[in-house]
Amino acid sequence: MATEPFNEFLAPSPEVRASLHDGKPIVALESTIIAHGMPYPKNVETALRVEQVVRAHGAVPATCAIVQGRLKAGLSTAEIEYLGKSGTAIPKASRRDMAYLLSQKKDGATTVASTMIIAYRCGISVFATGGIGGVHRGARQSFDISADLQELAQTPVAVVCAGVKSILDIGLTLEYLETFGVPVLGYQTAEFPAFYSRKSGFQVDYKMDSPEAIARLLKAQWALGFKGGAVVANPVPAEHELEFSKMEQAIEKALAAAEQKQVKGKAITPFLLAEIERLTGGESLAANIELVCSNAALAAAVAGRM
Ligand code: PSU
Ligand code: MN
Repeated sequence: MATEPFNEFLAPSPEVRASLHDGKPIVALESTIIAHGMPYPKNVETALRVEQVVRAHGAVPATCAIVQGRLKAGLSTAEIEYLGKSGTAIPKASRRDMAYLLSQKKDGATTVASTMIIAYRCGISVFATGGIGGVHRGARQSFDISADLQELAQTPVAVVCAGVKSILDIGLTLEYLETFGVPVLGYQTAEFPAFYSRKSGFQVDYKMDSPEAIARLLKAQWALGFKGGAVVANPVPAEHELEFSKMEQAIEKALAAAEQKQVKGKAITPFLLAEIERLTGGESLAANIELVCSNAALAAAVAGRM
């Protein structure tokens, strides 16, 4: 895959740099999920466990973040601990925030969009996370559509996720991805998963049965010269699935609370995640952790076949 030259801002860790040089499989991981997506200390424990899962499946983890104005791919345990402990004091950084943070030498927790950018600049083509951003419910009025979707349209990185939460409008999110030519693949499923639940009522574009088949599709996509990425949707393991209707109730309540408190913009996703976790008494957090680990394992298997 074509990569852009390293520049003053790009700082892969020594291990990631050596792995790139040696052509070893690497999996990018995001940091908004650490600083804004889960409470301390579960966030740090999870981030470290996810890295172990990637290693156990034969790839090198590259957790990404902006640290003192540098684009990091591969963090030390101390850096992960710092991000997790600081939590929301670290700004959530999507594409539009990057130049500011770099120019000010500040820190940022990277979203799916900005992690894809760092991964691509380093030459990493597979990325694992929990859920991607999407078209928010009520987007007809609010215009709230995550920059993650535009990034998937223009940056050649495959994102392994458990689908999208129904805090978003799943149907509109899939329509948007179709318009921008982003393939949505289901790992061993024809149905697009809804994060906590294996089913959403929506279909994926293609059911893929093996990591090999996914890797072959990605290579074909990029051989075509397409600049975009792909969504690899991996349903939450059945034993950790939460009941759709129960989650739907929590989500409705969380959305009502957001409306009442007039939470908007980049604050809305972290607000809804925290509300849902509170409303489900931590049950959603346990599912969230397990699905991220499962995605990390699949991403490592795909990266090993690229
Ligand atoms: N969805 C989740 N968990 C998350 C996020 C999304 O289920 O932690 C995070 C990801 O970092 C994602 C970001 O890229 O939120 C999207 O935020 P926004 O909708 O503001 O673009
Ligand atoms: Mn938004």
